[in-house]
Amino acid sequence: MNVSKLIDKCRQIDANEEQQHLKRIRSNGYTIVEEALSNQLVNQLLLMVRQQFNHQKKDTLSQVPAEWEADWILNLQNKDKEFIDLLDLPIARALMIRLLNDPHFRPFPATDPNYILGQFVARSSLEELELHIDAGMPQPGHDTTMIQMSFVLEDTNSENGCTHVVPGSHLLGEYSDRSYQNPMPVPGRAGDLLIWDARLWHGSKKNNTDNTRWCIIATFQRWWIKQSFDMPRALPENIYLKLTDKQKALIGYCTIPPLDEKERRTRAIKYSDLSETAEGLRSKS
Ligand SMILES: O=C(O)CCC(=O)C(=O)O
Repeated sequence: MNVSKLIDKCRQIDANEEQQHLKRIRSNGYTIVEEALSNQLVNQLLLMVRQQFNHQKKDTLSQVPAEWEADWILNLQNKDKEFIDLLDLPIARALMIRLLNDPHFRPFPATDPNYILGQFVARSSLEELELHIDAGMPQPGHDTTMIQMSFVLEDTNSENGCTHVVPGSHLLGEYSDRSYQNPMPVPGRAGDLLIWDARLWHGSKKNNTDNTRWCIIATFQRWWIKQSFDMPRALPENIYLKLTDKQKALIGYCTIPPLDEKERRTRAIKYSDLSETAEGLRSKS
């Protein structure tokens, strides 16, 4: 069964639970949505990640630098459209709209997502990943610009180096103190969704087992922030042709800076003005 069908069978959260997660993210900087993914979906994603990772081993250009000290697959959106479908998970979409939508973004209704995907990877820890922030710049305040979501595919715990956080640090307005001694472990079960504000000091400890601990990490961000890779230009045509308008907007096709004022006067593009093909967009640049 494909990912979209499996998503339909995952549990939904009610307004009360949604509020609790929003409150936790805003005050502690993170939350865990337990059992957000069904076992069937987790198994399917794990299979896709493992297949992709084995395939990548033959492609030296796709591999990450040795100093990244973990197993990685970068740019999942280019590997299989089903990875993009995962991001339609209703829990993910509802929370991201509340945390990252710009209420004044005009080209489409405010009820549609207008945040974009900044980075989309699969990761399995090997060595320690030092405490860091991914938001680019520390900044205190109620509103955030970037959220990260880890779809946990294998149980994580102190033994295999689960994610560690410093609760509340997203509000300090400071870069992480890498000598901080007591970050809090956040163990997760396969199927959980761990969500954190990208201003939060976070990292992971060394994996002391011989096993993988794969998770898929999606970074969502406000529509005007530069993505980690040029996602709109890199997406394979066969994937572009299958995307819905909302998925195209998520990849960044509705927020491309114009070449100059003669081409367009705004970065915002309506669904109706989207290019029929990805190649159509690339041939303009
Ligand atoms: O895999 C983890 O537990 C944390 C990953 C992380 O910190 C990151 O990708 O920014």
